[in-house]
Amino acid sequence: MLSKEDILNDLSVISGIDPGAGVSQGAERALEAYEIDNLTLQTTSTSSMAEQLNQAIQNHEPIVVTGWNPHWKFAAFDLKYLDDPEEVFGGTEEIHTIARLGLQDEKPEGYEVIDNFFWTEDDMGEVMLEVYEGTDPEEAAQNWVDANQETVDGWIDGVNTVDGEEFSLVLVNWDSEVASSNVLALALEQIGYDVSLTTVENGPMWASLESGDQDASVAAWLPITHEEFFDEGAVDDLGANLEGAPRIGLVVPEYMDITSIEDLKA
Ligand code: PBE
Repeated sequence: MLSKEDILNDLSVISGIDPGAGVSQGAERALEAYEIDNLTLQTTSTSSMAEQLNQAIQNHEPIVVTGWNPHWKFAAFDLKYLDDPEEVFGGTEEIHTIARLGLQDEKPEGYEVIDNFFWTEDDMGEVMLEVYEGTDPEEAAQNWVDANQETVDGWIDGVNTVDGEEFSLVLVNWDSEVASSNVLALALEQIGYDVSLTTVENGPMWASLESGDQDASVAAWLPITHEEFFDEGAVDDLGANLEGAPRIGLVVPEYMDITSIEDLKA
């Protein structure tokens, strides 16, 4: 185990992901709320955070990452969330499907499918882990669909087919959302849509739905994570596509002998 003293001696950053992520904003709020002046948030990207985590664990060094569930890292490594007594990161979240206003009238078939889209943490985990192990996201999504066609049928059965109409999904490059967006794209293709996936930053994702540039997204984390991006009335909230499991916070390897965000304060 690494003692609190060793940890505080070695550690100077929280290894973050993209600056626009809700969990990045949560980490900034945590540094302030817990008066932690000895660490700064280093924002990079999801893949870089994962690489740093992997390296630190191989070297048995201290590391704090901005983490979330569902995520493959919990299957790959022994990790724990630090307690958050100030509740800076909120509690259990839901992942919502969000559409541009007017989509329901203009593309009712696609709207019905995205509204039906709902799966579990285990489902998402299967796709995510395969991508982590090196499979291309489209292929991992196809493998999941092939093995779970009855779940997909639950989203598309009874929905009229279309003839090559375009449908645009927008996402941020987070592993969880890469998995869900690729799977939903295949379901929409099964009823005849020509689906585009566009990857942007979090703020622009919400803006592209508000402006109507994009049709929908399955990457909205509510109520806390994306609270400041979510303008009720400016987008159509279709409710949860995954619930019960989503959570964000500060995550560390089990071998670090600390339990709370408070322990990061020197
Ligand atoms: N995440 C994954 C996102 C939402 C999905 C937790 C990194 C965020 O923090 O905004």
